[in-house]
Amino acid sequence: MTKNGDYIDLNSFNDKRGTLISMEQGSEIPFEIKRVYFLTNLNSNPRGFHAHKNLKQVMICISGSCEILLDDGQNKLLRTLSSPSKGLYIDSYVWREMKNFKDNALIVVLASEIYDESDYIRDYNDFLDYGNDK
Ligand code: T46
Repeated sequence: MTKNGDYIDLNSFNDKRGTLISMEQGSEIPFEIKRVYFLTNLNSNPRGFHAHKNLKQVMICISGSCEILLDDGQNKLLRTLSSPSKGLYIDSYVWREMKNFKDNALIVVLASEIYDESDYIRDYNDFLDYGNDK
């Protein structure tokens, strides 16, 4: 079973024309994909600083690189994404901070739910309290 912070190997097909990378729900992606969004024009400003109550995501840095801190309230993991053939699984109830975007990082995110602002926990103390109340 895919766990928070796991890297997911995507299918990579290399030939003389270049590289094609694919992923499918149920094999590489451990949830039904309801939304896809991109993070582009990234700069020195970090992003994230929130958790989600229900949302699960797979993040893929398809060019450049970035770092992501994942914090489940007890353990912190620092993950680097620098390959278009690696996804990063982010479970629900995980605080995330994205930073150190390099070389015109372009990030694609596959999400298990449609956008819902009420699913966000944007205050770190609320995040810790929410975990204690669970
Ligand atoms: C996450 C990290 C990895 C929408 O209207 N629809 C959407 O689907 C999304 C993702 C965002 N928005 C709006 C909400 C804000 O007004 O876009 C604006 C920027 O969103 P936010 O400040 O949440 O961006 P990040 O980069 O901090 O976080 C995003 C995702 O929101 C979040 O779910 O896990 O990327």
